[in-house]
Amino acid sequence: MERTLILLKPDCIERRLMGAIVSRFEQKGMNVIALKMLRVTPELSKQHYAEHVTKPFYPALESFITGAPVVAMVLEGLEVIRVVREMLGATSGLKAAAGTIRGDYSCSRQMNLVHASDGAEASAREIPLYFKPHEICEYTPTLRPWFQASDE
Ligand code: FUP
Repeated sequence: MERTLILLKPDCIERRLMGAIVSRFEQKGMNVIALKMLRVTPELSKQHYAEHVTKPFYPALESFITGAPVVAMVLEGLEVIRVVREMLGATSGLKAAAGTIRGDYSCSRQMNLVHASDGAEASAREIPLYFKPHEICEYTPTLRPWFQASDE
């Protein structure tokens, strides 16, 4: 089992798309094991986007991500990091394939609705930025045998 950090970004909250997007992860069979609404501070933004802080687009990105609340989630599942990234599609909503979340709902590079960790290292770094260990509610879903065979 893997875990990944998801952020429903300010555009997602403002556009009333939280439910639609959480539904896609639930319908896929992923486990939501942590969820909270918060306001990203400039300090948290700099930690989250550490690799982008020196880039020309960073100031606009920080003002976007701090401009309205976000919803942070931890999803758990088999190969969940890769599978969620494929469900999101390319970074720009204009380039993301139809059928992906960004391809279906976004027409922007900055306002692309959802963040997801891009690998195991990122997920291990990002989850503790948003959740303390006791805020993660691991459980075995009753329906699990109907989502995957026992040897998968
Ligand atoms: P992704 O991994 O798809 O979330 O995208 P990146 O890590 O490449 O970029 C992080 C965030 O910066 C993206 F959500 C969009 C934003 N961004 C811009 O706003 N402008 C750019 O030129 C590039 C990225």
